[in-house]
Amino acid sequence: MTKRFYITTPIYYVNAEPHIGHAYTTIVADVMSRFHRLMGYRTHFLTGTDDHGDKIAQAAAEAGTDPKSYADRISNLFRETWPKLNISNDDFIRTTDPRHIKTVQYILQKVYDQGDIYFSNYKGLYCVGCERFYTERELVDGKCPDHDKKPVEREEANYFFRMSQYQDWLISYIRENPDFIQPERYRNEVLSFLREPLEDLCISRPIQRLSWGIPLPFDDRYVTYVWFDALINYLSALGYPDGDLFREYWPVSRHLIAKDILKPHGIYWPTMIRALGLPPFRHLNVHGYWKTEEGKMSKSHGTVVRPLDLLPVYGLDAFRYFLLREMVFGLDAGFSEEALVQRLNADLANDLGNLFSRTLAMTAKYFQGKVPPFGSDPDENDRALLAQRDQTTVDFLEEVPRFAFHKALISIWALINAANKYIDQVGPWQLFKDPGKADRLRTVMRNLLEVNRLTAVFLTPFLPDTAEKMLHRLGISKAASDVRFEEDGRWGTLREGAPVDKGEALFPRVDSAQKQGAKRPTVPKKEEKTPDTVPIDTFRTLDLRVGVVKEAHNVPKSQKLLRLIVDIGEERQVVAGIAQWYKPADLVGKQVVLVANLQPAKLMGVESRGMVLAVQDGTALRLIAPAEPVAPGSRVS
Ligand code: ME8
Repeated sequence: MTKRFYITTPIYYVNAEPHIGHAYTTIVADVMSRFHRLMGYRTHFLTGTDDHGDKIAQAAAEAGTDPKSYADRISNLFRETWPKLNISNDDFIRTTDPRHIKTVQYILQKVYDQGDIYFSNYKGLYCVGCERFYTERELVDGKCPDHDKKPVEREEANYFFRMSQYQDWLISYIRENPDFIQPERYRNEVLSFLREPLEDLCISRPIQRLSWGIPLPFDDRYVTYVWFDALINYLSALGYPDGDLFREYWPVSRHLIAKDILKPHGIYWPTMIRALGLPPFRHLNVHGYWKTEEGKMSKSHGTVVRPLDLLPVYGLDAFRYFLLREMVFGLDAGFSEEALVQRLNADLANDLGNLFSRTLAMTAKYFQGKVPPFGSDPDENDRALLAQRDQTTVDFLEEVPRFAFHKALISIWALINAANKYIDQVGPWQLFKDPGKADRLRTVMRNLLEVNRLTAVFLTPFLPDTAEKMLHRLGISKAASDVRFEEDGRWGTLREGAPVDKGEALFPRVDSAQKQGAKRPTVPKKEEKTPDTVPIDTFRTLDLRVGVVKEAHNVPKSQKLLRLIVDIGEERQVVAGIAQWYKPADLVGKQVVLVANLQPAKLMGVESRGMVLAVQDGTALRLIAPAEPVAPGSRVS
């Protein structure tokens, strides 16, 4: 039996351009699809746009156009964005597609005929932003929690779906199927909504008030209300009620959303599916929110981060890596370009980029750029490296299916760092000098080449471009999407004698000098041996500034440390190990040189954001300062 995988993203409203929140969900769905393809699954990956509703009609009116032209334009923006982010979706559905309209009308008629849709008067509190009625209980200080606005009173005759009669079934289903809604906090949230009696769901709008929707097949004075229309896309894209895709993929369906639309997906949708007599979707995976430094992204405050603005500066894979490494799936995360630069320079350019270029440069030098055979039997260093390879393989296979991408990446980086350490410990350049060690050198270099190849295989779901580039340069001409773990995840599959290509650096560094340091600590870095030379760009990643010491204090319980407040155009607290050589009072007013973009660290519980430079003179230590006083904040270059 072929293994199958079906994943969907929300269909995004066409009232706003794609931003990093949309990009994140879609990239996560892409990683999961690519991972399952790598594992030999037949996969189907669906995304699309939600074209109907009040909000879109309003946005179109504000833009001076009709809803359809407006929806076409923004929907196309989404459609055109995804290939630029390397999204491998199999289908793109719009709620204005005839195939969708057909399925929605079929379902409405079926549910109506069986008596689960009825007509009634309804009076309630309505939020225009959410396009739904709210109960008093759901409001926070009388306001919609999402839009911070008071809902308006509205009364109208409408059609309702008998959602309430499925409440007990839904509670037991969620209780009996712990992996139905994940992570657990969102499962609990849905169960807690369900502790209160569920009301029936209003599913229509009178056509005079909203004509931009799908007409009810049994009453053309009404159109469907947003959720009854939108949620059905997950079935209409499979060709429900007929179709091979439906039969093949519905039993393994998985929806991916953020926490904002938990209730429609965790409550409305399973009850709708139940009314249709279908088995529920298999899993709902819910992630948190990306926030910018200003808080929630908002168009009106100009705090929306658009992925296409970032790509030319940082490159696609740095962007994908950052999103996947930084967010713990299920929790909120902060987005800042400083943190992105930090990850790019440290993890990609430094750790991964160095390993790859060192390995290829040594292969070029010692083996004329050809993959050597394995030589002597493994020794202790080899075994440590292979143990990390095994651990990373286990982590990769366990963590990705759980959406714990950050953990999978941390483990891949543990392998990269183990290989960098292996180079430093084994010193292939010394083996090269000794003809008696040629056999050992073959093993060492082959191990390194295999680690690089396996790293590329692990990276195929996350960073498909980089993975493919790495494979090509290791002499394997395979597209990332053709890599299969069963075959390519095995050790030792490089072809002996295959030519490797030294090429350029995988990730050019981005100068963070203007960004005033990173805000977030990252994974602990491997110990670096000082290389013989560094490119000028490496030096430029350091943001060295002249500052004036404003305050200096002893750090309690420490003989060595002083806490300094240094003016570098802004005030910085740094902790320096100079107490043996300087008294606090001697330092105030002195000029010093500060590494301003060093990762923040805590020393004896005191935060240090930077490092002052000093020179060792015998047993004494002397601070470094410019020969003539300069303005605080001046850059050292
Ligand atoms: O709700 N952080 O569409 P929508 C993370 N049309 N993800 C975010 C985000 C953020 N700050 N902002 C948005 C709709 N998202 C309906 C869905 S589905 C049948 C109908 C992502 O355009 C996240 O996936 O408001 C969230 O669930 C979705 O965009 C909401 O998209």
